[in-house]
Parts: sequence; structure tokens; C-alpha cells
Amino acid sequence: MNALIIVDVQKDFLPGGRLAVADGDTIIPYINELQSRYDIVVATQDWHPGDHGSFASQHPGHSPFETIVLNGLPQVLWPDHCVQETDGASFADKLRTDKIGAIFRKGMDKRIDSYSGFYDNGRLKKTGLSGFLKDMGVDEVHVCGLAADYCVFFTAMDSLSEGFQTGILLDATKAIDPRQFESKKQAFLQRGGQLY
Ligand code: VGL
Ligand code: ZN
Repeated sequence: MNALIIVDVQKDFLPGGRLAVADGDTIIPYINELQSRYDIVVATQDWHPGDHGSFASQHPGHSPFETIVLNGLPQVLWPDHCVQETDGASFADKLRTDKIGAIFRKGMDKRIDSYSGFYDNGRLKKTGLSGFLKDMGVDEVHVCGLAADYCVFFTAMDSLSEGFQTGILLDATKAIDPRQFESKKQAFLQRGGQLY
């Protein structure tokens, strides 16, 4: 069984959103088309409380895109984004959701960020995604969505460590920093991941 994980295709990550990824909207028609090729389609949603510790607004004197230490882990500070129940946290209007069988939310604990759809950044808590996929008999996982260099990359790396054959769909993802994504792609290949 194969599964498609659609990562964080939420309004705040699209042009006009609070943490916009350049051309993030252009991948949506392709993601919609792809969905019929998979046995199982799931999605993740970045779902922060308004006072999340990854928000620069919570750290006076610091600015978005600076790195600090948050509860012992390096943390890039972001503009406020994907606040629970706000329009920016909702899925892109154009994203097809009729085949999405389950949605895994992450980033609810303000003390720790959560890039991967499987675990928080400290690997303290699971989201349940791995158990869900295993229970459904999934052996192969493809990952798409936003942003390539953060949540897509970390989801794909954790998918490998959970034992799934894993690929990143390059035409169905966009990076916040495309240069950083180049080195992350190499790390993913070295761990046994596939790029499609
Ligand atoms: C993401 C930064 C902060 C992502 C989420 O979805 O890639 N990036 N929160
Ligand atoms: Zn976030």
C-alpha cells in the first residue's frame, strides 16, 4: 500500500500569507491530480497556539528568521503563522480534500516546535501518523507540500526512520530557502530516500 502525505498546504504558507513560500500556490493543481495515484492520502496541519514559542513576537528584541535556543533546542523564529482556528491555518481553498482520510495536527505545544508530521522537534511525542500508516498496511510513502526545507524534509526523514520506503515529490513542493533545500536533499538521499 502506498500513501501520499500532503504537508501543511495552508493559507499562511501561500503568497499573501504570514509565512509565504514563494510560488507555494503553484503546486496545488499538481497535488490535486496526484491524489488518485495513492491508496491512502493524509494531510498535516501546522496548528499553533497564538503564543507559540517559535513566534518571534514572543521574544522581545528578536526578529523573524533569527535562531535562538528554545528549551534546549535551536529554534528559528518565525512570523506568527497557522494560529489555531484562524483563516491562515485553514487548507488552501484550491486544495482537494475529498480523498484526505486523516489529518494530523502538530505544533500545539508552545514549548516546542514540530516540523515533522511524525514527531515534535525533540522527538518527545508522536503524532500517531506512523501508527496510522502501519495499521493501514502502508510500506511506501511519498511526501509533498510546504515547505520543502522544513516540514516536508523533516517529515520525509522521519518517514525513513519509521521504516517506510520514502520519496519527496520535487514538483509538488517549494522551499522557503531553495539553497538550504539543496543540502537537505543530499542528506535525504544519503539516508536512503528517493527524489521524484
Ligand atoms: C513550517 C516553519 C514553521 C513548514 C512550519 O510547514 O514548513 N515552517 N512552521
Ligand atoms: Zn509552524
